[in-house]
Amino acid sequence: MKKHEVKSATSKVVSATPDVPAHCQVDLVPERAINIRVVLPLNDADGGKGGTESGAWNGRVLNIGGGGYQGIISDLSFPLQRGEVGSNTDTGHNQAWCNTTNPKTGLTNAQPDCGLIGGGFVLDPRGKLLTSQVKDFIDRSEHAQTTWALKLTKTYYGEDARKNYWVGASTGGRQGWQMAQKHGDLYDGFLIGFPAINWNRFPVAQAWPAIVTNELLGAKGLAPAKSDAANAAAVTACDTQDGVKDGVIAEPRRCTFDARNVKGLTPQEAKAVYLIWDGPRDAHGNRLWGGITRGTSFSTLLPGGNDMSPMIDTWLRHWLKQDATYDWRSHLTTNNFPQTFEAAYRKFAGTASTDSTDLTDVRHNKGKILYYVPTNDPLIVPFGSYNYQQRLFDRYGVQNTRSFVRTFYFPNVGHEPPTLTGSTPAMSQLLDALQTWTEHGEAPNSFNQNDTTANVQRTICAYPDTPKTAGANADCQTHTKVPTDLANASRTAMDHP
Ligand SMILES: [Ca+2]
Repeated sequence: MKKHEVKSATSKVVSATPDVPAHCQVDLVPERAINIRVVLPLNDADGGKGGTESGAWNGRVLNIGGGGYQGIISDLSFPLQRGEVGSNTDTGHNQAWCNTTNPKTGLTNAQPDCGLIGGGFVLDPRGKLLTSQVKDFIDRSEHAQTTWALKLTKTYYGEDARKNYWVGASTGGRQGWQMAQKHGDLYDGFLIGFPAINWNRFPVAQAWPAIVTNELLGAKGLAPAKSDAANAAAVTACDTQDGVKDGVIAEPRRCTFDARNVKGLTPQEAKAVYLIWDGPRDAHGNRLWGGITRGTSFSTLLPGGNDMSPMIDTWLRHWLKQDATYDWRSHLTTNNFPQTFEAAYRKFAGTASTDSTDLTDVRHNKGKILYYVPTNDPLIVPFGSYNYQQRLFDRYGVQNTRSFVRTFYFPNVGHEPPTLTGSTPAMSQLLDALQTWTEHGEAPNSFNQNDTTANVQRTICAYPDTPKTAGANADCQTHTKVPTDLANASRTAMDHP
């Protein structure tokens, strides 16, 4: 294949709607089954005007991340509303590709459980792991998305992008860290939220609540009313640890409330809640991963009180065990969990883990990373971010890390993208802050959090700084070290430098 040859490409001008300005849309498949969309504000020749650069364009590219197992093209209104080029990829597969018969085998390309919440695209019908699909999902599709966005930008406007950004949360956040770790020279800035990084440890760790409950409480499980009561009791017990009585635990790592103190729980139920909050440990009692934070509903990782999240079940079956019919209930126990966890760790270490702290290329390129993490995420527990943040500090030191990575932990927020009405600053506000930092050197020190659930305002300082007073617009107290208890609560026995 010649260097710029692609499998297919189409382009068209899309008319304006009340929400989205007119733009040029390019859809292409550069290789294999990687679908990419690039949208470009109209150039001079197509009648665009009003941008600071060429036509309606402001000179920036926003590469937008996906969600779950993706397999679709995400909405790209957001960059267009800002006058920015946008791009997205389906990460190398979609339902149609999974269902297509492969002429070489006479079988479908992959398992039918393939889509936003189905990880079957990495497994062929004979149980063979499709390593090319793993590579496309983890790294190659996002790299291709970005390089094509930059190439098409230059072609369409006749000039290079002034700045190139990655924006994503959840899987999109994982993609952002992957790009920072492996292709940091391509980008000027990253806006990364609650990422699905640690892809060889976090998905298997999220099976823990269901395994514990199945073993201790059987098919009946743990009634949601009981886990809700336990979480409410924990919030009551730990609320004022952070100095503000607002029904919110601002630092969940400091809450060690014991489930045995919850009224109405049987001893077995209390033990199950204890283990779910604590997270999995190895046979020697060393931490393997963190649990669901106290005050966070179990309903995502323990649906109905006795099941496993389908997004985690599909990972166990298709990614780890390579057996579409694998039944976790009849195999996984708290005793054999450490072996399963270590097998997952080894299987995808390096190739799919997205947990390297080597950000040399980002630093060389003077790139900036704005990182936001909700501490009540019920799907991607915040432990993975605590752990990665701590490992960055261990590698670069607190002050050096903060010169290019700033992290903001938002309490009382779950697995939700920032919106205008939610309890984190709006996406546009976060991105404006990143662009100000990247383009003018003014680093964000804090954000005001309008917690619409608890009906309170907080100042969220760049970690590990803390607000000097309660409420919005507080000054931040600078800290050059992470408190020892928080650092220790963020590490595992299996961390590597
Ligand atoms: Ca509080």
